[in-house]
Amino acid sequence: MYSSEFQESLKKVEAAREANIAYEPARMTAQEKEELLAAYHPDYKKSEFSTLKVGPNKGEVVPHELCELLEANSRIKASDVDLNDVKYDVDVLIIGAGGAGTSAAVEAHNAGANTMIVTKLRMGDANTMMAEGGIQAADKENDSPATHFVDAFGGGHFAAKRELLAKLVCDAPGAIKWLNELGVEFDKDENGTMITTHGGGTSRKRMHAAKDYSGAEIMRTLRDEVINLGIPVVDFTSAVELILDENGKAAGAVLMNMETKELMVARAKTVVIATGGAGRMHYQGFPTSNHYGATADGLVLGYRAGAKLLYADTLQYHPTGAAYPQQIFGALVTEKVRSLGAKLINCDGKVFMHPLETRDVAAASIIRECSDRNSGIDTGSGKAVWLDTPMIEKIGGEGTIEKRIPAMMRMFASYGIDIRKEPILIYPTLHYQNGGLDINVNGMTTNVENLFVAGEAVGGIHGRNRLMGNSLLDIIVFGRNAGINAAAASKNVTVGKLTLSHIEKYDAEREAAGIKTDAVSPMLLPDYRGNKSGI
Ligand code: MEZ
Repeated sequence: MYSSEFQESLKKVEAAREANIAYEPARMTAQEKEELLAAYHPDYKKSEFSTLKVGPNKGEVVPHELCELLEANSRIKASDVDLNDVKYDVDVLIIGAGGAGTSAAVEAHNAGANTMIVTKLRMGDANTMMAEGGIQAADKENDSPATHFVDAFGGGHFAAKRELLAKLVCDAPGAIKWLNELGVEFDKDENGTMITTHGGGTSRKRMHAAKDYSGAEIMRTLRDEVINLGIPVVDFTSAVELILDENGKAAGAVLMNMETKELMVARAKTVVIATGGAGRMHYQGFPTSNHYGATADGLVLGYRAGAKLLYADTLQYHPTGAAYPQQIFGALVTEKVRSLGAKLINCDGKVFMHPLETRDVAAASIIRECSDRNSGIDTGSGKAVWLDTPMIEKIGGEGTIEKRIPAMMRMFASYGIDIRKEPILIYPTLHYQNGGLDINVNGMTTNVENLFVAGEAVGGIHGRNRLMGNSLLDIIVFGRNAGINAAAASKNVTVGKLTLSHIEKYDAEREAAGIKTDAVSPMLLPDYRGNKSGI
């Protein structure tokens, strides 16, 4: 139920609803998109980026906040740790227990490797759990991995590493089969055929979903599998530095008990970074749809140990974050809402864009509406536009919302808004890190041997923008891939003498570059009381 200040605009939305349902807005041309992005997308705001002074990507730009963490002090000194006192000794050490980490663990374990997961919170406390709309795979007759590739390559501005994207789309049907067999309850019709829908930028309906809690359903299944297989999970314990061996190869990590701050040594033949995203960095002051632990830790750990980043200057602002009420500011409003028929409407009741443009274009278009065009709605904490959810019931029939997006319905209902009858207010929210550590097709970093990466901490799979549903897909495809390859590699590894000398080397580089800072990293958890280095 909206208060009086929204009523004038709401009446316009309601009056125009039938006409807006019938209206088919044109897609933007490539040039219109380019101009729009350059003027309104946060990635294009040069003043929000700093040039890295040290490390493998020296000279490249990244967001200010990430630069500060990448150039910060280590949380430890080499002398704080006795590397001979090995607490855990495994074949494959997996850092992170979201969808990518658990998929990697299942495959590494099944390949016969002695595998351990370490996580700073609990298994499943991750962005995977919060993913809503679905997972893409070209497994229908009118579709193909090649078509999936073309959609994703174009959507990512032709910047994806081709071999990674090819693996993503070719392994997608197998990923859905794997999840289905593990027990994920995908939406199916009465014949047992999976129901698929469109997402922004897709030319075929290939989004598989479990209502609007697809990620939670996938995470539930993977977590059960890890428990069933008896894979050890060390929780409430973070990795604060990677350990290399005397030959410069990844050989474990220094772990820190999050409560007691005790440091421990985990030695491993191979290491998989699966630490997830960075939404809690709140780049450019944006709210986020991300999990509390999304603080770019893996990028910091890998970078300090010498691994290269790719596209760390590009982020995804999900077009539809909740903008009202304040209690859910920034929470994800799944793209599925638009794929079911809801359109974006400005304060005058006008449809201002095609609802299924790619995310970067959609976000920029909403920002333009709320800034230069002055067609946003004042929410009390900023501007927003309407997402006309009652259209879904009119198009799909009564009951569609409850059947297809029940979690969304409940989230807004708990604040007195019935999305079957009233539209909702949205604005872009920081959702995904397009960039990350640079890997080859086996999942290993391109320049640190035996260091693998999977999930949102990887850069280059999607290019400079990601399509909906390709992230749940990449955590499965590249999580499994990293697990299989890390297990295989571990069979031929003899770990040399452990060392933390890369910390001193990095410090020397920082000093030579004149960097003076009190900041420490990885952040681990955000501190909303103002400490930029986290808790
Ligand atoms: O891939 C995503 O980010 C996704 C499915 C999000 C959503 O809108 O539901």
